[in-house]
Parts: sequence; structure tokens; C-alpha cells
Amino acid sequence: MKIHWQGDRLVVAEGDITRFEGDAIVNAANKSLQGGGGVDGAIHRAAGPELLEACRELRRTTLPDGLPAGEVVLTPGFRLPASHVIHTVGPVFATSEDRSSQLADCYRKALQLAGQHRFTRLAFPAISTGIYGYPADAAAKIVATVMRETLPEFPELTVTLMFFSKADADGFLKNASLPV
Ligand code: AR6
Repeated sequence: MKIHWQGDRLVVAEGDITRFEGDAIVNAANKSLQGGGGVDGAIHRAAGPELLEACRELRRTTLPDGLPAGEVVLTPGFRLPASHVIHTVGPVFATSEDRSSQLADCYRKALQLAGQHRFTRLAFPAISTGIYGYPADAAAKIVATVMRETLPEFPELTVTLMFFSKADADGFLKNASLPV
């Protein structure tokens, strides 16, 4: 599944992000950076205990209070096929407050970090749309906007949006309003 946009630089795929071979995968982590369920748990299991140790080292040094929503931090990928993990924390969905800018920040700052490191292949999961409850249709529109705005700044980067099911990938394509 490909969106022919920006010269095939945005790919929509179905699969397990822990199998992605590239410079980095993005982890939908939580503030503690100590692992969790969902894609975070899968990434920690596949990367091995060295990843948790690297995250603990971040907590001991640069991030004593944890990683705020919308921020990003880089670690090696250890036993993953991907060389690095960009950890980010999506917003917990709330009807009482618009947290779309935090979700946009996760994607934008991950792209910027990848660009700074001259990465060429990066994969994202559907941040916040699982345990954190963000509606997938609203998230799709935010992701599409960030990609449209930010990807042109990093011409060497190819981005894969990795959905866990075909239904999720199809839902994204329906809501994203990107040219197919
Ligand atoms: N590959 C690709 N996508 C996946 C995988 C996988 N291996 N596993 C799950 N997904 P979630 P969140 C999809 O809940 O909503 C953790 O406990 C899943 O189907 O992983 O940001 C953290 O520690 C969904 O579409 O992340 C936090 O506490 C998407 O990934 C909290 O969950 C995101 O679902 C973060 O919640």
C-alpha cells in the first residue's frame, strides 16, 4: 500500500513495526519510559533488556521527570532490525481538551530528529490510537497535515506509517485526504 506522494516518500503499510528494517522506528511510549503494553511492550520485548536499561539511564540523567507528551528522545535499537528507536509520548485523548497539537508534535519532532541524524528510513505506529484512546479518524487528519507540512523539509527521508491491521491502514487512507 503506497501513497504516491512526494515521490513515494510516504508509505502506508500493514504489519508489526518491530520487524521494520530501517534507521529508526518510533515508539508510542509513556512518560515513564519504563515500557508498557501495546506497541511499547512489543518494541521492548523485541529490542531486549538493553532498551529498558538505556531508558533508565535517560531517567537517571537528562529526563529525571520523564518524557512529556509531544516530546521525543533517541536510543539505539539494540536487538531490533531498526538501528534506533525514537521514543515519543502521545496525548491521552480527552473530550474536555483539544490535545491535537501534542499529537502533531510527536510526529513533527520525530521527523525533525530523524532529519538531524540524516536518517533515510523511518516508521511510525499510530500514536495514541490504542490504549490512549485517540479516535483514529481525527489522528489520521493530524498525521496527514504534519506529513504534508514537514516531509518536504527532509528530502532524504522515506516514512512508513505502519498500521497493525488492514482495517486501520484503510481507515487512515480514507481519512487522511492525501492523494493516493
Ligand atoms: N506494530 C505496529 N502497531 C502496533 C503494534 C505493533 N507491534 N502493537 C500495537 N500497535 P498503543 P498508545 C498499534 O496502545 O495509544 C503503552 O502501554 C495499536 O493497534 O500501543 O499511544 C504505553 O506504554 C494502535 O493502533 O499506544 C503507553 O502507556 C497503535 O499501535 C500507552 O500504551 C498505538 O496503540 C500508549 O498508548
